[in-house]
Amino acid sequence: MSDFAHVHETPPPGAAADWTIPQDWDRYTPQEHDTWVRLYERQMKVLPGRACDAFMQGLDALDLHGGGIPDLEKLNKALEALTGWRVVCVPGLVPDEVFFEHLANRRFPAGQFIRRPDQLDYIQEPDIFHDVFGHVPMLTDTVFADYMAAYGRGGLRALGLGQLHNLARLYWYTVEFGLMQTPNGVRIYGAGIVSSATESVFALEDGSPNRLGFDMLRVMRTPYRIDDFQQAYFVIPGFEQLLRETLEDFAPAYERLKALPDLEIDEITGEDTVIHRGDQAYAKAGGRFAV
Ligand code: HBI
Ligand code: FE
Repeated sequence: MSDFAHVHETPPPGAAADWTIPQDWDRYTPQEHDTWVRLYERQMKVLPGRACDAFMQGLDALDLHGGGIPDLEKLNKALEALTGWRVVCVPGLVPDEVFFEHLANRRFPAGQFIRRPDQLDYIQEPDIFHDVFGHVPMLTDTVFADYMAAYGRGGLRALGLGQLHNLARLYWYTVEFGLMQTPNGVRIYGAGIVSSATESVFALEDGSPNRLGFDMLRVMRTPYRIDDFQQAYFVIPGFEQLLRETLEDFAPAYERLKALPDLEIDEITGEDTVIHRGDQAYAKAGGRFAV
């Protein structure tokens, strides 16, 4: 999320050279734990039947239920045993190369703080609820876990090539806002969706956004919204294809992209597989969550 202005340039006081900080789990207040519980309970009303099986199973495998902000030391024991991933705490957004370096080494950087009670519906900077509830269950899936590490390595290469704007769209439209086709219908796996009560419904059921079959080059040409519901969602057939394509070096794709213009955010091309042609009514009415 390099689009945000307030990323520090060097680790703030108290942070290590790799920007990590202690979780200090004992220091969360009862009110902060209560915020987690309220967010958790709200999501559990909307996610069954909407989130993919891997996400729901990940919640179980990590015991991410009940009692408040998770103690990452305990969570990491279970997660490491499953896929070799660990969660580390960071103060907020970290520079791109720091973020990718962690991912490439199977460390997921999570915001240490939790949003204030008046920010239950939306915060711009990722907090521990978005990062741990939203992202970490998917890291229990062996294929998805490999995909995230491959993305981290790809991020480091993209930075060197000056192509991060293209690669960031892949992260956005998969890891954050991805949908998946399953035998039971389209399901959510993106962390930005599963951590939002309103977008969990909007992404799957609203008539407004386009839902299109995933295509790597197409996604890399598609701009996105950082502060509102998406105007397009991309539907993958499964994680294997995503991993396979991301294990490839994207350098040839970046070369092709230099000759291809970006698409409009709500554009549908003749080559798209259209799962739902959105009427964009929400975006046309001005957006900002007034569904
Ligand atoms: N830092 N803490 C944090 N979380 C992110 O998701 C994040 C970041 N820094 C950079 C970053 N994301 C971006 O590089 C991309 O996701 C492309
Ligand atoms: Fe995120």
